[in-house]
Amino acid sequence: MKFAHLADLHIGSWREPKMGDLSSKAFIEAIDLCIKEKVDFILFAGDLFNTALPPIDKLKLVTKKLKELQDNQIPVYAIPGSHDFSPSGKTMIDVLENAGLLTNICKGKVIDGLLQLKLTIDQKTGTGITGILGKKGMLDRTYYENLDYTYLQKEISPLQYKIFLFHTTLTELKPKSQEKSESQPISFLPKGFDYYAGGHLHLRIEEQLPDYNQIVYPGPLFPNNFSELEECGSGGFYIIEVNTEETKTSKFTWIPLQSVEHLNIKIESKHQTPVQVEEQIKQQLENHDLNNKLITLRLSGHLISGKVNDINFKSLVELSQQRGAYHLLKNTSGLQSEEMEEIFGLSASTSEETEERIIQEHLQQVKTDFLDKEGELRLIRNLLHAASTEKAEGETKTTFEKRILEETDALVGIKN
Ligand SMILES: [Mn+2]
Repeated sequence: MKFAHLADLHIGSWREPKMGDLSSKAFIEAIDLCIKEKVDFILFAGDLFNTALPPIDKLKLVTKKLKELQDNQIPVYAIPGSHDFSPSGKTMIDVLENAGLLTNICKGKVIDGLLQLKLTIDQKTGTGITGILGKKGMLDRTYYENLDYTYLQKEISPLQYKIFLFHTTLTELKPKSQEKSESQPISFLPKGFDYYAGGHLHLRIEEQLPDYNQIVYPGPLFPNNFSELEECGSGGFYIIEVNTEETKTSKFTWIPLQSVEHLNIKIESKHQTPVQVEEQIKQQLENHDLNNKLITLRLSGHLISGKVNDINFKSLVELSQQRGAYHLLKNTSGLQSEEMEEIFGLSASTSEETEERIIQEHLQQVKTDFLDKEGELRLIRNLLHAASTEKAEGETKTTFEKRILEETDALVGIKN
């Protein structure tokens, strides 16, 4: 038996069309490879789309590729991830399932307050598949807390091979860099499955544990932001070959999707002027072969005078284009200008860190009976997420306004 495990595809991420193209290209390549390799089925462990309402051209691409899989008799088993849901709980995964293009395997019913998960059986291989979807702000935690573990053990015991899909960060596998992010212990996962197909943690991890056999995160199919691009250069997915005769030994192959070559440039300004920093970047661009490369340029340190925007980025982009680069992305969040520091007292941080710091500073200033600190934090994060929604293609101002209001109401718990 052979199957593919993809996660965190985030189709529709990246504002720059050139970056969006790379992400789409990685998806096309992955599906084509699965067809060529004749896998028995494919797993999507959450975050197929970057937003609940993906752009129409991206939706068109995904449905086209899913149809190709269907024509090749390769079923797709998926769970929605934290990015696939609108704040009021709507997801495109349901649309694709209704069209018969994939199966959402997170199904079950609540009996006496406990969640009994339903197994989906892959017809060709007899593999039993189930899992739990991912939700923003760890709202999926309640599913695990109320999971009927005994029922599930009984259901899976007669099966030869069983897979559990999840979309959450596991505390024990969390890297140091994400120490502060929310997570849950491995012990939340039901025991006895052969393969735990993870998503959400944008890192590649393979872990073998006594009660849990194989826990695997493939990482994103294509890097989803500047830092991921800088660290990994490319994303990828797994193809797993299982020898189902007795031993159940498996072979793991990680397939990198290198859609474009990547060049990392890091420049630290030690009290230089914007002109000096610009000159240094120019030199780097001139010294490297840029042909068809994607360049990530990260600036850090201090500027002795002027502002970050005094660096003429437009001319640097033009230079990289002249030298044949595919695209240049810059990140200046670590570059401080001494003028700005005096005014705002800001220290080097990403916009997410600044946002988080401001939220933490202002928490619990208004005391209510119905919101504790945890609840308030969750509500603020969810509201910020809801407010960052963009008008969808073809949506009128009125329907957009109505949607935002409805979703905000759903979060705050107001009805009409
Ligand atoms: Mn993700």
